[in-house]
Amino acid sequence: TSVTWTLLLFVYFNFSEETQSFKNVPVKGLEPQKPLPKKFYPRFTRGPVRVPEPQRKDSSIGNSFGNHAQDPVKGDMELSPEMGMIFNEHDQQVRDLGYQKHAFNMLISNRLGYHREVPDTRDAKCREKSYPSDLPFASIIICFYNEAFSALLRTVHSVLDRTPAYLLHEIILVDDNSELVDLKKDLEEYIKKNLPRNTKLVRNEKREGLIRGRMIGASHATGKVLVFLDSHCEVNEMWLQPLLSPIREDRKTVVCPVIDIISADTLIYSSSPVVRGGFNWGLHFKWDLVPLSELEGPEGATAPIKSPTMAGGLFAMDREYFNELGQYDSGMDIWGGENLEISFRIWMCGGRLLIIPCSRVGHIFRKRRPYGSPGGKDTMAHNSLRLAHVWMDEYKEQYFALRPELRARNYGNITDRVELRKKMNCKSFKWYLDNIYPEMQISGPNAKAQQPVFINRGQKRPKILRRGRLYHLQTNKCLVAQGHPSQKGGLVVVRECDYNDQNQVWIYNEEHELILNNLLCLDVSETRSSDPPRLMKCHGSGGSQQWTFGKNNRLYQVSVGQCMKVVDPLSHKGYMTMAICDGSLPQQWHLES
Ligand code: LR7
Ligand code: MN
Repeated sequence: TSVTWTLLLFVYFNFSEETQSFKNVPVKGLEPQKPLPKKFYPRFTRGPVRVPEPQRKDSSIGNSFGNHAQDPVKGDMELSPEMGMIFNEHDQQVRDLGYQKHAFNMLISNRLGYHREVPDTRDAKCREKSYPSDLPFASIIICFYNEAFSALLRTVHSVLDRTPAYLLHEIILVDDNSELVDLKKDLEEYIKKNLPRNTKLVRNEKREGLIRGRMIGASHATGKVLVFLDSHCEVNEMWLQPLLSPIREDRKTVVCPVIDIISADTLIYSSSPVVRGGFNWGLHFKWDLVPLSELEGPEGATAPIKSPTMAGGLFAMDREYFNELGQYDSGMDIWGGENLEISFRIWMCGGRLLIIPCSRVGHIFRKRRPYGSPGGKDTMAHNSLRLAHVWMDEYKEQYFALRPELRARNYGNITDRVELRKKMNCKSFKWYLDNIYPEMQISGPNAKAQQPVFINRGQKRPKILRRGRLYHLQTNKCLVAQGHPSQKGGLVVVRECDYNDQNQVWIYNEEHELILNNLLCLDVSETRSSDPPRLMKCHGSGGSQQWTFGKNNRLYQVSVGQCMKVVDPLSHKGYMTMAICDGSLPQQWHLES
């Protein structure tokens, strides 16, 4: 799992950097959002809801998901990869719109409903820990923009379901001027009908972005501790107490949970290894392995870990300390950079930042950000510039060496932030690098002698489950590449089987990938699910390259929710397409083992 995880994050960050760079180009899905028709969200009008309506009403789901549908309240930790199965046009629309508007599988999210159990991913020793009974009360702040209703509600309910009521001072939802009409009307109604009175909804008159959005949320909060969450999270067992405890000990300690992975394609919740936050000179957040020196000690794997930076979305902090420390930089827009800014500020101005291994919260990791910013502005660059000019002293040159075009760019007025830094008597960025992030490599003007730190995660290959020809039962032909099997983007077709041809041999591994002749992976387009399957470089992050063999010899594609079939079994062309799984002959496959 750690390899998958590494790859996931790798893909995630590569994609998120990519999204930033094509900010100014109009890209489908990044355009201003139009409201989604109501029918795409689970209904909740009949009293308190444990389960979204569609799951109960659609008998076809009940048939093929057995226990899932009969007892969806309980959820299913071993969520089936076939949970996204498409049965009709409506399912297809929910799935496609979900990917377009939210960049994750909304069909599965809706089917899961607002409550589910998640696997307890904590180290076993965490279960033996006890916490003081006089912990400070928490205000949970969730800022959202055009979030999928079911994902937002699952975030809220996971908090309600897994937090002792006496610690939960309030939940503050900040609607950052979402354009999805449902979200506005239905949320208000849902809160009134189904949520406890200490759930508050704050509406931004105009889009502020997540940074000012969180500040607005915090200004309404009255609890002792602020806890920030993204709007597509699920908190795990006993998540809050381990966060509150170190803040009770020392109000200048800021804490983050370990962020578990919720797959954007399957919604499966899986454990993350304990890593800590770093960054690169492009001012992008990254994960680093924890140095051994940090892991030694009597508490072992459960001890808090000092972290140079935080990912940004999930953390807890004393409310008064948040204010003293200057909240956030209100000149930062929409998305990006605030996570490094607050991290540097915490360390340089006398606080500390810890990751708490016994607190776990899942987050849906998506491959792209589904929304743009007003005017298509590259807010990550704007925000990073502000942070570089306020906090990084001479080391901002490291950033400009990589982004020379930003040197002359206007970043607004930073006088207040510079003054704040002076007033609080904060240490230099050099101090931060020397003491908090000594692993950081420095070249060029600010270079110093440094021991390189090698991080070797050990690239483990997924275990092979089967290896052989992939037969189409009806035609008795084999699945092969239409052109050369090493050609990226090439289509697959069925042809006469040839037992001496390595180019007909598929590997099926534990990651559910299908790899032809050990070269490329069978893949589908995530956004255009009507495109035929093709061969692509294996990306190792599941979804579009994840296939399962199921009932009726079907070959099921996880992110598309459909089965592979031969378009016209009588034609010699042997073309493939994805279609609703119906168990018919053109959809039947057998993989040799
Ligand atoms: O204009 C906006 N207004 C908002 O309210 C844009 C976004 N938002 C909300 C949005 O609905 C979501 O709840 O802000 C939250 C974060 O936005 P995402 O989920 O699109 O961001 P992300 O998860 O891709 O980005 C990570 O980095 C961001 C930098 O600005 C924020 O700090 C996010 O909180 C942060 N997420 C995490 O740290 C979760 C773990 C990811 C990792 C690693
Ligand atoms: Mn997020």
